Amino acid sequence: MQLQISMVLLVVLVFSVILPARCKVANSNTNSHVNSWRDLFFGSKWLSPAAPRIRESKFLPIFALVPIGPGTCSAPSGEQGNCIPNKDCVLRNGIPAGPCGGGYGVCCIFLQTCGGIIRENSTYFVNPNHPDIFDGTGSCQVTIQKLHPDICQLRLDFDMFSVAPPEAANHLCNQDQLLISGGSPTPTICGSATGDHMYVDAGLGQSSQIILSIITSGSFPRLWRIRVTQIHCGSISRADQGCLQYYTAISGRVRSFNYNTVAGRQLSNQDYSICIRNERNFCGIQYNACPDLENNRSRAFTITGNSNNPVPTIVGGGGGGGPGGAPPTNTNGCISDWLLIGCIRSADRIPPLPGCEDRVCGGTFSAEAGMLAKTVQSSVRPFRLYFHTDGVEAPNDIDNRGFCLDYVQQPCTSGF
Ligand SMILES: *[C@@H]1O[C@H](CO)[C@@H](O)[C@H](O)[C@H]1NC(C)=O
Ligand SMILES: *[C@@H]1O[C@H](CO)[C@@H](O)[C@H](O)[C@H]1NC(C)=O
Ligand SMILES: [Ca+2]
Repeated sequence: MQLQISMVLLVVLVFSVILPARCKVANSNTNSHVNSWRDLFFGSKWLSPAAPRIRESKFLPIFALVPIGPGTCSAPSGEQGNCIPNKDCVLRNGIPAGPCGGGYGVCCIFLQTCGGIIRENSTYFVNPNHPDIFDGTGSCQVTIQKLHPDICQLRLDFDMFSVAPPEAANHLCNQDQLLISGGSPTPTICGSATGDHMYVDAGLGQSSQIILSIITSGSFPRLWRIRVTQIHCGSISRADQGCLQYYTAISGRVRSFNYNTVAGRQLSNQDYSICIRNERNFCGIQYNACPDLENNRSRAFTITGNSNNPVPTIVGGGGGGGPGGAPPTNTNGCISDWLLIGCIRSADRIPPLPGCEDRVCGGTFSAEAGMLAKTVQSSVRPFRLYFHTDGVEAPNDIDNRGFCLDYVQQPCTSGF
């Protein structure tokens, strides 16, 4: 241990004394990164005090030739790693997973599980026994420390996330749940979220920490592998303020957590927004319910009602409270669970209907009440969807799966 520490000190000292005068290494990263890169490109040869200047210069072209970006690489097992020298990987408790950068480094994977502290960019929070299942109970948490005070957001990519589903009556995450504390509020999720993502606001200052906890009870074959990426305040990959999910393509797919047309249960107590970056020269957006290949009658949009029966589109907040703050008397509106998209209209109406709607729920996706699923369009910018569910399903709302929508941004020329 002592020896390791003095080795590190020696290396740092040598790097900081000798190198700054000689070579310019991209200094956008932290000091430890810079050291790693110097080490990576210059190996141990330059350490020799006798090495003549001319010899060192021989290594400079290598730097120019090896096209490694900011140091990300893919491991054969699919994880993303950081391309760094092998010995740095070991020192930083990473797992070397094959060569990268033309053989100058290893693709170093960082994994943490229960009780771990995340101090490296692109670290995976995995279940105990990963990649095998975990059938234990308790609370498994990792603490995320910012790499730099200038980190504003974290992106969580659920490469794999499968924990016990919500209970059947009210779709509450009573058995298992993922909780995120220390950042902006996030919905509690359970069930499956493989392929989904979340952005968490990391707050100001170096000291703020974010804790991811997965709380489990009862038996279930759980699996999770969540990649945690740290995003600089000035990064172009930073999501807009307040967006739990952020999409940056002209077309794509948005869906609720635990969505699955066969057995997914729409999660209760959700309240968040999904943002779609308005791409240049696009002025509007269209949404369609995703294809549902598993059911005879599509369940791609089943938010309220008993989705074992045909349920129409319901639009508007409607149903407001009775006199004197009494509970709503008219339930024919989206008052418990809904998706909100600013001023939506059906795309098939030419000319478009003068009125538009915001909230939509029921069991058929359209901007008009009825049993016919339709393409829906909006030109309200920024493009955002707000999803809200309360804490109750039974007895009126049964087997709702949530929503899955395909979106396509519309060019400014096509009437938007
Ligand atoms: C973390 O890695 C991602 C790429 O995986 C990169 O875009 C981002 O800038 C990195 N963050 C920091 C703080 O280095
Ligand atoms: C599918 O729906 C059609 C029309 O409602 C019905 O006639 C048919 O029996 C259904 N098939 C199955 C497998 O449920
Ligand atoms: Ca509900």
